[in-house]
Amino acid sequence: MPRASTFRILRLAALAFILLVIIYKITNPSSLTALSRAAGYHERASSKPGPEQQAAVPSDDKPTESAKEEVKSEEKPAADVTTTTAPVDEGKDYVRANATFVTLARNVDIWSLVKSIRHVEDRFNRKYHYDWVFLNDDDFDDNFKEVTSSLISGNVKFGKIPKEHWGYPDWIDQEKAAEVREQMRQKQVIYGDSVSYRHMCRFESGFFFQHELMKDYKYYWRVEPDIILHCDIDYDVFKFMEQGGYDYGFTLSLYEYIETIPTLWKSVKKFIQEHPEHIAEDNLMNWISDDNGITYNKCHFWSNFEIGNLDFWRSPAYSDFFDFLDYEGGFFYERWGDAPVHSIAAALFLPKDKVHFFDDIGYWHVPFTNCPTNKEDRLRLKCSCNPFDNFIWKGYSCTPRYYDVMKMKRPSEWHEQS
Ligand SMILES: Nc1nc2c(ncn2[C@@H]2O[C@H](COP(=O)(O)OP(=O)(O)OP(=O)(O)O)[C@@H](O)[C@H]2O)c(=O)[nH]1
Ligand SMILES: [Mg+2]
Repeated sequence: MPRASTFRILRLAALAFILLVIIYKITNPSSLTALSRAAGYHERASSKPGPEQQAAVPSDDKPTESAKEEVKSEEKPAADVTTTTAPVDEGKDYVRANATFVTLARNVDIWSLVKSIRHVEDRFNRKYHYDWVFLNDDDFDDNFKEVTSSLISGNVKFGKIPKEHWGYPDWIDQEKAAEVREQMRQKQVIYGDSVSYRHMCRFESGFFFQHELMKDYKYYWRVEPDIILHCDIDYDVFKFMEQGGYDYGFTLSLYEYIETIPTLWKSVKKFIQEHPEHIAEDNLMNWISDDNGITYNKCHFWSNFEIGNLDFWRSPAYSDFFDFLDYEGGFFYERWGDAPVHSIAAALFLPKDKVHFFDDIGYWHVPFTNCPTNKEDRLRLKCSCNPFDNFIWKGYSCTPRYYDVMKMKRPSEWHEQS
């Protein structure tokens, strides 16, 4: 008897449990969706055939109708634009600047890039939700789109670079270009033998601001893979650019490797003679030249970080300049970088008060660091950098010279970091 009653109690308990599960599932449909999504995702990931498996599938082995349906609904490619309506933390009436982040990248850069995105979001963009444009000379894959979209708090857009912006112009002698690459390889010039690096430098010099996805924006912040933001940014840098009337902002500056630009300054001087109308009064010539323009001192802003006004790159002065340099051929016959090209343009075509040094943006791109010089700022901005790594006051930095030319007062602790 006691055995039979125990059995009945157990059966009742089991029935009650099943009933509870059914009620829970009916009242929580999302749990079902989430479960099935997770299951579907897992299935997709594990059912993707590797090269050997692919070869083993006969070519006429077509999927069944229901299998096709499933693929369609589950494997929707990530959209080219991911939109969000998330509010700005500054308040619902806050008006953002017309601005975007922009990153040139390959699919393989994804895991280096996520770190940069996390830094930018955590230190700045989680408060403002600015858009982010990704550009590539190839198609972005779904993984790249999904992962970046999941991390960014603003709208995300993915664009392919048109062929004419990533390739040889027809006036370039490709045999001559190949010979130069071989010579640079022998001399071990960094990226000296790379074709893609040259297309990248030419694209960043002359075309990123012309891309369809960039056309409606006025300000941009360039972000590269594997960068670090060391400090909080507690104000809207794009609004700062707008309200201060700045066209170009930088964090690090240094001397260029002359092997990559042996004749660049000769071309710049030719351009200045042909287009004196583009040279701004009260410019930064004294920052890039020690002898009033006779020679280039190789100082440049490090362009892996830039916050700038896209209209400057779209101006007649810069268009004429880029076209002139492009025709000279140095992007391929030497290895002209976008950093000296942008910097020389900003230094010559802008009045110097339109350039801004972001001393408060703690930044690292291998191998240099901008760490706010004064302790008070580092504490206020919750910086994680070691002040002794601060490159700004070191011998190879051009920023002390910038302070001098701008007649700016150096922060009190600069000499401890020189
Ligand atoms: N789509 C695409 N992006 C590229 C290519 N080469 C470089 N990039 C991107 O262009 C930017 C500059 O390239 P980097 O390789 O970082 O050049 P770098 O900063 O001079 O060199 P590192 O010290 O290696 O960072 C980065 O955002 C890269 O992701 C390419 O062939 N295709
Ligand atoms: Mg880089």
